[in-house]
Amino acid sequence: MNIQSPPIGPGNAQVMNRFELTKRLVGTLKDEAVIGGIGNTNFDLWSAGHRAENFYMLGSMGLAIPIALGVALAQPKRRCIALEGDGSLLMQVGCLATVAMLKPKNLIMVIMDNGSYQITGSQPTATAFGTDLVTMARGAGLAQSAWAADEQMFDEMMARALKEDGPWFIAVRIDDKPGVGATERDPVLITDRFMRGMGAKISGF
Ligand SMILES: Cc1ncc(C[n+]2csc(CCOP(=O)(O)OP(=O)(O)O)c2C)c(N)n1
Repeated sequence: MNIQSPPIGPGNAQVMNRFELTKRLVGTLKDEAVIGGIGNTNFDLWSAGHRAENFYMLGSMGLAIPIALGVALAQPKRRCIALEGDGSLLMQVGCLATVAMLKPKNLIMVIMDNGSYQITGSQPTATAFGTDLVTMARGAGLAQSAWAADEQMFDEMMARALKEDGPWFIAVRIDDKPGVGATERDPVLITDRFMRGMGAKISGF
């Protein structure tokens, strides 16, 4: 990924579709942990095909990156991917500085920026008024931060992030299509399955 030239920003990145991108990503995965943030990112993650290594955040905004960071630190040999919405990241933006400080090589952050709090009625977020999340991530100290210009570039960036040392911050502009399907809303089950998927729980209880 050439993150300097040509300069891709929120103004010239192609508007893509979250479910399409999520499907493309999930199709390339092996044992990577994926944390879907509250709302449409986790709905589309679920709909792209449930995996034992997926965790679906329910209830609180902004926790996909903090949870993925914890998993990345606990299991340094496993790649951990956070899928987060722009509104949720803006609510918990300090996590970028924490990631930059701790520098987990195995963490990949993917931000689905639709410029809105879509799931609660599409109220606009600050990105609809010019806030550039990649610039914010770089300012936090995350040098390997970039916008994906299109689907092909997204695939290339993900392939590189899955091989080379991170942390990586990849932002995509997405359309206003709603999430496909809905995650099972059972936090105990979600946590239990994920812990087993991580090999962190093996008993029957
Ligand atoms: C702390 C907190 N504040 C507000 C909400 C209500 N809420 C749930 S999802 C959401 C919008 C999420 O926006 P974004 O992360 O951009 O994802 P999108 O809906 O666009 O997929 C809001 C406001 C919440 N669950 N938690």
